[in-house]
Amino acid sequence: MSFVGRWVKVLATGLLAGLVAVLFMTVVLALLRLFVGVGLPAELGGDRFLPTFDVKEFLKLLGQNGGPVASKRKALTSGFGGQIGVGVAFGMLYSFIVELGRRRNPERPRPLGLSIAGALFVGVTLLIIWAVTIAVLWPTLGTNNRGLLTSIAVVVSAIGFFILYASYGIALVLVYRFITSRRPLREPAPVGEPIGRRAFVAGVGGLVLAAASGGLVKKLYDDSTLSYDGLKYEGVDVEHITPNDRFYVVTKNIIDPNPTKAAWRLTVDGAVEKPRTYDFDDIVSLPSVEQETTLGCISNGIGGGLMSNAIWKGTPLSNLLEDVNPKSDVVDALVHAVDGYTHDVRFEKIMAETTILAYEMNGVPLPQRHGYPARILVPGYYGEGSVKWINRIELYERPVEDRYYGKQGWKSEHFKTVSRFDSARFDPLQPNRAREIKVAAGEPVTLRGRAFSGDKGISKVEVSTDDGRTWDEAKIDYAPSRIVWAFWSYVWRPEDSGGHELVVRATDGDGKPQIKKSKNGISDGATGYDTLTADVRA
Ligand SMILES: Nc1nc2c(c(=O)[nH]1)N[C@H]1C(S)=C(S)[C@@H](COP(=O)(O)O)O[C@H]1N2
Ligand SMILES: [Mo]
Repeated sequence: MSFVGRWVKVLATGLLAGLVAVLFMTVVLALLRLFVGVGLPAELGGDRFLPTFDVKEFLKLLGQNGGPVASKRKALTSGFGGQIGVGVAFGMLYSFIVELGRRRNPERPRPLGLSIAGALFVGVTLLIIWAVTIAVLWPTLGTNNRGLLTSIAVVVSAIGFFILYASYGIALVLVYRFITSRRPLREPAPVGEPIGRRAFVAGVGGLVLAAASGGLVKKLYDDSTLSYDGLKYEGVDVEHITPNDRFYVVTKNIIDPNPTKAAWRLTVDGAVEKPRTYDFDDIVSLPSVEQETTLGCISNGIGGGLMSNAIWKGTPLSNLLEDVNPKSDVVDALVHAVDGYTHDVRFEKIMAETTILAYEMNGVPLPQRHGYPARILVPGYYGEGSVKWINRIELYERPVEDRYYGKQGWKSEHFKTVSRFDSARFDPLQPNRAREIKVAAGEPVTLRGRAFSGDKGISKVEVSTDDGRTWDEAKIDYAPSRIVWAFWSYVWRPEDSGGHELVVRATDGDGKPQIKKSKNGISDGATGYDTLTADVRA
């Protein structure tokens, strides 16, 4: 066989062994993610680096990648794809090193029939990669999707990555040896030429592993947030209480955590006299309340649908905080979650009567995507403060700034009053997102919509049918409390045919009007009036 032909055969063997090994590693990775809750490198890498971006750069990055959902898909796909590419290339490098050694000294007996240089290369390189992984991802290693305590999760993640890389290295070395030697493993025989039939067997093994890893990776995609992140609540049939499966969703995660009730704990510590860790039974044994509460996202645009309302069951957070004896100078709290998310809540707000730790939503246990087994609700804050999958409340005697989104520069302000038209969406003949309605002159038409102020209630909603020149008061049909949205309606009898610009604005329960200045400022909450065009026919 020619010189070139022989090297092609060697590198092809390395490619095959590398592929089989990396498919095996992918199976291990998926199992660690699904059953042990260890974060995927793509997930932890995102959590490690995305918060360090300035909010403008972050949004630009998401935009360049087709928005948040497409970016998450890309991260997942390039994570798995990149891993396979590197695994295959590394296998070829391994075969090159083994073959060089064999050429220099073909007859040297080798323990277990393995190339010392090759095994050293694999072992040392993977150890270095492991150490770099741990060092780089260190701040995120406490994340565990099954809800393990942070201190345990760090160790589990470190061991998980060790097992992951070891599974690749051991598989690579053994598969390569299997293809290149007929001798039993215990014989210190030299590595030989690749054997065709054995390569075929390894290939079949590779196919089986490809099917297994493909199935598991598909399960991860199916479990991922790609199908529901950014879900809005709007349509022809908006109700006072949002059904759980239509409640808007915003999550930073590629795959949301799924903590088990058994493993889940909530620790209250920091500037307290008696830190305490609660399990789920402790929480449900505390006095409970049922509270209707509306949430709205800070990134909701003018007239947007990232807003929903539910009846939550839980316990006021003050019940837990009174237990731990907070120090007298406590002013702030950093709330942590299983997914590594953090958000700060003023201590005063934590102690407010309506700030609750919720574990039921509309009569059923909290759905996974809404924070199972428990989340907080912080009326008056944007949704980002209502931390899902909560696992720790850390009290501070100074203001804390190091929240997940805060590092990007997202503001943590009071919810800014919003109002919107749902009319177009109440008409089954109009497409959901239509910004124009067709009406007949002289015939009354009922315009409808929602308004929300966080925790101040809605005292007044006004509608203009002439682009803001004159305003008329709408009827408030539903406004059960200050922390729930209001539904309004307004009967309009258009006189003149042609285009009319309809505008809506609200006033909160303290008499403070909605901000007029139109600004789709995503990082500090949009302001400005929602509009709707009416095409009036004679
Ligand atoms: N742990 C955790 N909590 C979180 C988030 C998150 O990504 N992780 N997203 C926040 C944001 S930005 C919003 S708007 C609300 C959305 O809650 P929902 O998905 O239940 O509607 O959850 C908040 N709580
Ligand atoms: Mo949000």
